[in-house]
Amino acid sequence: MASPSAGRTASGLVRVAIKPAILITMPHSHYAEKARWALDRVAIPYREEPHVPLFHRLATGRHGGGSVPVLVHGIERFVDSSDIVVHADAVCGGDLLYPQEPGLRREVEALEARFDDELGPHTRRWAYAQLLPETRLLRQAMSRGVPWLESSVLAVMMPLVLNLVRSRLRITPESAKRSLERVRGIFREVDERLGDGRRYLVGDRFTAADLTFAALAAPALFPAGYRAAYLALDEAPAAMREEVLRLRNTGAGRFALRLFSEERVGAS
Ligand SMILES: N[C@@H](CCC(=O)N[C@@H](CS)C(=O)NCC(=O)O)C(=O)O
Repeated sequence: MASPSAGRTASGLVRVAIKPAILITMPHSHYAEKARWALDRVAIPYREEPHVPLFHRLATGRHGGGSVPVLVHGIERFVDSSDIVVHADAVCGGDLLYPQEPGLRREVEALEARFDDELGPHTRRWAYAQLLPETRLLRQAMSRGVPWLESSVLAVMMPLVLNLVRSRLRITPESAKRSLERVRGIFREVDERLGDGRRYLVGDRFTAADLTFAALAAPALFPAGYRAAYLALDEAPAAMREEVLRLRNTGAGRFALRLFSEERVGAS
């Protein structure tokens, strides 16, 4: 739970203020969107602290983390999106994002891990490969809501940041093509799973598996309701737009868009 801090009012009554949690993000990160969605879903009050690339490490490092998102909640710290989702579920008594029934829970966790390890990195690599030439749009997305100093520094460091993204994510035309194939492969698996007419990936209600699929597919789908900082689809290069429309027009694509429109509830 959030750590309460107490103070006395003029009439002597004790007022207890619950400090909101802090979610450290980069505004354009789809893993941050996964965490944000979980917190919104279970209505945990939080304040987002967005940073530009590289500066994010100063913020996450203070809490023993590296990548974003990191959640600081009272005296607890969570340095991985899955741990944040588990925590969000537990704070609200459990059974909201992970079913209590052990078999169903294992299924949800296995799908979540698969999307974390496979879908998230490949939508990211493919999307960056399309967007690296769009420096202005990428800089806008990376700067949304960040401290003024960081956005000014980013303006100068953008070429360095983009080079780092290219080399760290090993982005080449060939690797981008392979990543798109991997995304299509996961979409086919999800299509098959939904083939029996089910409305959710596991059981008969929304779980962390659905949330993770939709959040990590979002860079390739541009869903309405995506709360990470991103460009509009009509600003994307034509080849990217065409592929997004193809992916949207699959069972898995339609499923993710439905999850954004029906299940992405809570604070914005
Ligand atoms: N396993 C991590 C992965 C998060 C991740 O890959 N975050 C990216 C942004 S989408 C990041 O912070 N990259 C920069 C870094 O690792 O310093 C999680 O689920 O939280």
